[in-house]
Amino acid sequence: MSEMEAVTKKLELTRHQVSSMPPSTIYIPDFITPEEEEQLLNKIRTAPLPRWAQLSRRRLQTWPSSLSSSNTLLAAPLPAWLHDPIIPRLESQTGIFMDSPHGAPNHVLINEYAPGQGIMPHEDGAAYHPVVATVSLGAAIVLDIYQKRETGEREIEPTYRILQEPRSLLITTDEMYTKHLHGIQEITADRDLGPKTISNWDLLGHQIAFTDGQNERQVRTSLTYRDVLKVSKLGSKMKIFGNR
Ligand SMILES: O=C(O)CCC(=O)C(=O)O
Repeated sequence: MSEMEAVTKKLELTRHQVSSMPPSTIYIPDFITPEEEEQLLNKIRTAPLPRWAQLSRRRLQTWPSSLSSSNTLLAAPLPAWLHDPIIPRLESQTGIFMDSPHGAPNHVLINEYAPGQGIMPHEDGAAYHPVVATVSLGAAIVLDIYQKRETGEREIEPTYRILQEPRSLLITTDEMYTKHLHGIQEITADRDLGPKTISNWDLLGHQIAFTDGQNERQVRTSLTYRDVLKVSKLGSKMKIFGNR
């Protein structure tokens, strides 16, 4: 990509910046089409059962594999259905992985939340380059963002609330990645939704769906794309074992 193209892309992206948040949060509604959403959900549903890890409050698939205890990913390509259309579109529309060590995401977590399920506030940690691209499928959900105090503890109440519509893309980078925690409440409906409480309200693609201020939860699936910093090739792994 030429320097000019990179500057143009950055400018285009500012349209999708969540203005009430630090300039490191981007929200793009309708990033994928309903047909693409259905194809992805179909692939996820038909994945072999052992692919799912049943956690206490959600289900999880990890592609291409889980990281080792030293946060290392064994080099392997993502399956084609997780690559296309999302990765080329991330590249052409956002360029956000342009400066990451591998120039593209190499790891995807698939989280599935039934109504009443969620994920405790947490940080994504040092295993990844500090960029996360989340594509939402199936239904809307509110992601809560908590500021981290100097002491490392999080604020009790979320500082920001982001409403993620199905088919949307949320990108968090920099300060949002390093100085905040994120989580999803274990509730059956997101309430009190509106311009004053939802940070990306003006950027929503289908605001009208939430004008009563509520989102009754349905099964929502997320794909989180990241670039794992440490990648080991099988060959070098065998060498390590061979040297033992
Ligand atoms: O489902 C989501 O949007 C959040 C997932 C998440 O927090 C994570 O994968 O670390």
